[in-house]
Amino acid sequence: WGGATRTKGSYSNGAASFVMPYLFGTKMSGMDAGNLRHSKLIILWGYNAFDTRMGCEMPPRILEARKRGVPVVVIDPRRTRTVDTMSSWWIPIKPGSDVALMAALLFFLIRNDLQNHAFIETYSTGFAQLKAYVMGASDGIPKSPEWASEICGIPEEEIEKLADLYGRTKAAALLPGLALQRAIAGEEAARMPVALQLATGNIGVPGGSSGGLFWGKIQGPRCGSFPVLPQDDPTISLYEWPDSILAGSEDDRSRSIKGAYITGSNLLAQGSDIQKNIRAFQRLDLIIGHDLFLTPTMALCDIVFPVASFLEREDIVSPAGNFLLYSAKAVEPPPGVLTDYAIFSALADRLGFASDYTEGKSSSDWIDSFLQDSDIPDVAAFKDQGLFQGQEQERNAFSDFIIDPSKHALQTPSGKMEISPRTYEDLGFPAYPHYRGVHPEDPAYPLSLITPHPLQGIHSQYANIPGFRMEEDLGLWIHPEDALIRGIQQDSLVFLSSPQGRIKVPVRITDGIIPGTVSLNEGLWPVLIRDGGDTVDQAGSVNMVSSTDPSLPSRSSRTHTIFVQVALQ
Ligand SMILES: Nc1nc2c(c(=O)[nH]1)N[C@H]1C(S)=C(S)[C@@H](COP(=O)(O)OP(=O)(O)OC[C@H]3O[C@@H](n4cnc5c(=O)[nH]c(N)nc54)[C@H](O)[C@@H]3O)O[C@H]1N2
Ligand SMILES: Nc1nc2c(c(=O)[nH]1)N[C@H]1C(S)=C(S)[C@@H](COP(=O)(O)OP(=O)(O)OC[C@H]3O[C@@H](n4cnc5c(=O)[nH]c(N)nc54)[C@H](O)[C@@H]3O)O[C@H]1N2
Ligand SMILES: [Mo]
Repeated sequence: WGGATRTKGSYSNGAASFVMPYLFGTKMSGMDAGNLRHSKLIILWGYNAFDTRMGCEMPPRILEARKRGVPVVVIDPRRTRTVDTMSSWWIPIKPGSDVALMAALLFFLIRNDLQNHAFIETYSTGFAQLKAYVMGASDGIPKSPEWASEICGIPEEEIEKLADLYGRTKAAALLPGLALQRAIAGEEAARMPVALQLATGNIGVPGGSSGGLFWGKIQGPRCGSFPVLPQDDPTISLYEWPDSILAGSEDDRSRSIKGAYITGSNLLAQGSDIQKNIRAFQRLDLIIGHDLFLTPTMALCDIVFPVASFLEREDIVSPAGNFLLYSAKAVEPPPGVLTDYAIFSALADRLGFASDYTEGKSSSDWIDSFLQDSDIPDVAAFKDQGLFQGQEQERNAFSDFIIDPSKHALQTPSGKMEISPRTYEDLGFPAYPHYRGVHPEDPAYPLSLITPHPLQGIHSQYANIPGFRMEEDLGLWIHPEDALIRGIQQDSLVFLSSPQGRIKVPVRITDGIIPGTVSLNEGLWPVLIRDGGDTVDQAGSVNMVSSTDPSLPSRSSRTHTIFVQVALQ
């Protein structure tokens, strides 16, 4: 309907999705969870598998491997439930230092001739540049375990022990979570695991992994979907949406964004820098939203449509792994509540293009047409059982390429994995993955803050249900040493502050987090109060203190690179 400004990128995996095509010619770098049946070592690198579901089949497969005696290493600043229930070895690490540890592992592998020369030679280009960086030939700094030890806060022997285990155990599945890349220099944290898996010959082999987007990003069973129309609409970077709105000049608003249409997002709470988000919303002439609840975002809309939930409509779900799910309508929506599709269809009707928009189809007509155009042979059985499984359940990305690299060449310029692509250099960064180093710039904010996802909720969903969240979601994790020097006691109410804002929040003093780092789960609805001349959030809504300055070159999220202070006043 005349086009719109659209958002580009994603909060979740913006940096990883940006770099994967440079490495592999595609983002599709995943695996089926069943592939882990062949793993002899599993490294959960900032992947909190127990809490953050990325395919429901991953946790049981990891547990199964653990029961087989497979070592499961967890690299995380926090002692999570994943550490307690699934791991054999927890390596606490300083946030944002992972690439230094990865470089040190590579250094050790090369120094001890544990890298797979033939594999590197056959399947990749550009490894030599990375090797020159890692060994110090290009900048005079060998990225040795000794070098990384200080940066990562991990003893040198521990790094060597991990490198040795990793270099000698085949096959090894290195599974990086997404927090690593929702950080400044997240692009490097997404590239380096791929280089490690290449150097150890673990890509595309049973039980190995690509080191890329391991969850979901591999083709599932085919199923029809809405026609995609060609788009030449202007785009803005999703992570910087409030900046794009505020960038339009106050005096000449002829070219600025004037309205927003928001469906299925609690942007105000989930986007970084809540106070900036509010200012951006206030700049708009019209905001329309659809949601199940009157979220803080919906509360700022001019028009809100209450919308039916997934239980109140029919749908097809395409989860991680080689299967499709049928989600039947369980109950009718309450009176006056419509599905997103019904609301859009009614709008199209009022605006005079109903038949173009709907093609005369109801939502169940669309679903039936998608199922007709799918791999599913027996639609009635699918609807009855709710599940259709693809035949293979142990697939691993790039296995075809590994078996026959000339027949299944990658979609990169060389047809191989490109570890140091020249086109990447054009973006103003070294072609090879490297440690950039991120440190607090302002001594007033010396602590690192990480903002993980909650177990009992999806972001801010269900945050409005009293008693639903666990206590850990509501409190700021802080190490006893950091608490002591600030005179903070268990359950004290503290102020968590950054240049962006302040939060009043109870503390949870625990040695389950490393000194110098604090952690507050994302996803609570903000409750802003005036405190003197200041605005303070008293719900623990962590984006009150995050910033929209993005990670480059992907212009993505940096919600795990936040520098803060914690104080009683
Ligand atoms: N239950 C539940 N499951 C979910 C979601 C949810 O909200 N709730 N959200 C879904 C979505 S949309 C996404 S994008 C994914 C998110 O998945 P992730 O981004 O992987 O999840 P996070 O909880 O942000 O971070 C995972 C772990 O990384 C650790 N971590 C943080 N910073 C660093 C670091 O610098 N280095 C290392 N090594 N570790 C670090 C955190 O302590 C945490 O335990 O989860 C999906 N699954
Ligand atoms: N500090 C910090 N911030 C983060 C993150 C972090 O790790 N740290 N993670 C980021 C990530 S990875 C992501 S993906 C984003 C998530 O950001 P959002 O997607 O904005 O977060 P949700 O809280 O899941 O909001 C979804 C909304 O959709 C509504 N909804 C549910 N079903 C329907 C439906 O059928 N129709 C409509 N119209 N609405 C529906 C829900 O009620 C809810 O209000 O948050 C990002 N924000
Ligand atoms: Mo996400």
